[in-house]
Amino acid sequence: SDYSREPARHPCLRINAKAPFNAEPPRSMLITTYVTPVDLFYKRNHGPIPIVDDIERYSVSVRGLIENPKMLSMKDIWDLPKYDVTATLQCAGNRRTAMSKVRTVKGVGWDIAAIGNAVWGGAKLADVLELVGIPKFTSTTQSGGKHVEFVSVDMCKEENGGPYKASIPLSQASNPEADVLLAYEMNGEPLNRDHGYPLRVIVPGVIGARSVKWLDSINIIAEPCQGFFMQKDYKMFPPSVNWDNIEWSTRRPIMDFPIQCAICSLEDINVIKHGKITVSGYAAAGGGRGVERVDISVDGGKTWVEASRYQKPGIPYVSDDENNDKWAWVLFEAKVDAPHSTEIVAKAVDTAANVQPESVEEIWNLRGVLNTSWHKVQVRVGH
Ligand code: MTE
Ligand code: MO
Repeated sequence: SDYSREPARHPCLRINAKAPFNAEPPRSMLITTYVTPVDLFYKRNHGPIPIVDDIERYSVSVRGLIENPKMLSMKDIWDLPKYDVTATLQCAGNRRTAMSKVRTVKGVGWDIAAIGNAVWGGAKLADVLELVGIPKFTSTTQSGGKHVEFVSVDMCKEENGGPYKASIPLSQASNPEADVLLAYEMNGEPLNRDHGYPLRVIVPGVIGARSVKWLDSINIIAEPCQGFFMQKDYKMFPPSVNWDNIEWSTRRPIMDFPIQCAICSLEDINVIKHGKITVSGYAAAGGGRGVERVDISVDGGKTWVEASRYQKPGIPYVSDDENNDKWAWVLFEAKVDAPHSTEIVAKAVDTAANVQPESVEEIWNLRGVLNTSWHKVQVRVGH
């Protein structure tokens, strides 16, 4: 593989793996803005960053179980109505390092910043599918297509040197309300190479692994994509499954991410002064659900106070407000008293009343995915 033509990156990023390049911003920088700057947005790759330099000749082919396969140029995509969707992308491996401290897991280690919130600009996939004769709200095409597969141009060793790929159900892809995008902009700028130039998929509310970068083709297929990252990775197993007894086919590919939150204003171990400290961070509910509550404890989880929440600075967030960015994270803040050295804990609740699990042990899995356990930081009170 050729890693000699990687793009330049922000010096503040913490590099978790160099080749393929995997990096996240420091905790404290993650929540300084509601919309994450492109430079600081986590980068998660499975191969070298491809170079697409001839935008005139670039095209996406749409084919498979449809009547009218087509090649779409960038112009065809630019000509469709443009939508700006504020959506949080989170890697299923976010917070993996903490899970690996219980027992070893396989995969790149991440602290709590394999997540970011961006304004993605692009065409709705539902509109693109209409160009090839698939009406809105279709779950099966006449020739039996039920899933939409996205294939990239990057080369991954997990795919034996083939491209990264993933799929989502056609019912979601053709539903304009699901806001699935073929995005060519991130925060108002053309996508950069790290994030999928010239075109990537954004599947809001779903683990980052399904938002395929550097899109090359779209296939309408009968069964979910059989690629490595759908079938041999990014699946959830119980703590009893190990590398000797694993049966991949018994589990479904992870799609929606579950309610998550983390404290970004404190590191392990911070020495703080007596008195009030500010506990702030992010909370993200998958599947388009809202964040109902964020609870903070300064005594390891015995007693709790509620944090204030916001998306737009200065405007309190109310979970059922129709003006919320429904696919985006919510930032939280609580001023608490930490009179002695202690463990500060955060847990969130979504609008379906799902609560984060208390301990990482109970959700441990060999791939180290979906660590959504209560986020805890140790603080020591000093002078
Ligand atoms: N798309 C391609 N083509 N190749 C990849 O390695 N990684 C996926 C997804 N799309 C990946 C990809 C994973 S696991 C995640 S979490 C997100 O992209 C990360 O997107 P980002 O690097 O823009 O943050
Ligand atoms: Mo990921």
